[in-house]
Amino acid sequence: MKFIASILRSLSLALLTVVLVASSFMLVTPSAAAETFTVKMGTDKGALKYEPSELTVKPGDTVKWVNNKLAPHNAVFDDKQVPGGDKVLAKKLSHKQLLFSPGESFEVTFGEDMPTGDYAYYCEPHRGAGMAGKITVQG
Ligand SMILES: [Cu+2]
Repeated sequence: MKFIASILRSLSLALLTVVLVASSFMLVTPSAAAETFTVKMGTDKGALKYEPSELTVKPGDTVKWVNNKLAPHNAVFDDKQVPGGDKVLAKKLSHKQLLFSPGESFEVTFGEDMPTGDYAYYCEPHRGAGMAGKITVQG
């Protein structure tokens, strides 16, 4: 009987291990599928634009803004042009601090808890020059 009990115990341990490993894969999969997109600030050709200026992402994806040319730049979300006119959300997404050095970057994750829709942003120093972009979060 002791022998059978020990076999049963090791079998249940093995089964538990399989279940744990399988469930950790299930937990990891959604974030592993999340992507990071890069937006250049200032085009390679030296225009005061974001490149690409319009980008479609999925909930959970991250956008990385990288300083390219004609610094300084930043990215400020317009609270009138985010879903629901959510000021708190617009502020949370905004990166007001100016980036001066080429290659400097910041990242923003569009969390699964955020509403889908268009998020418009602009560069404070170059807003007058039309340096603006849009992230569309599509569920
Ligand atoms: Cu700029």
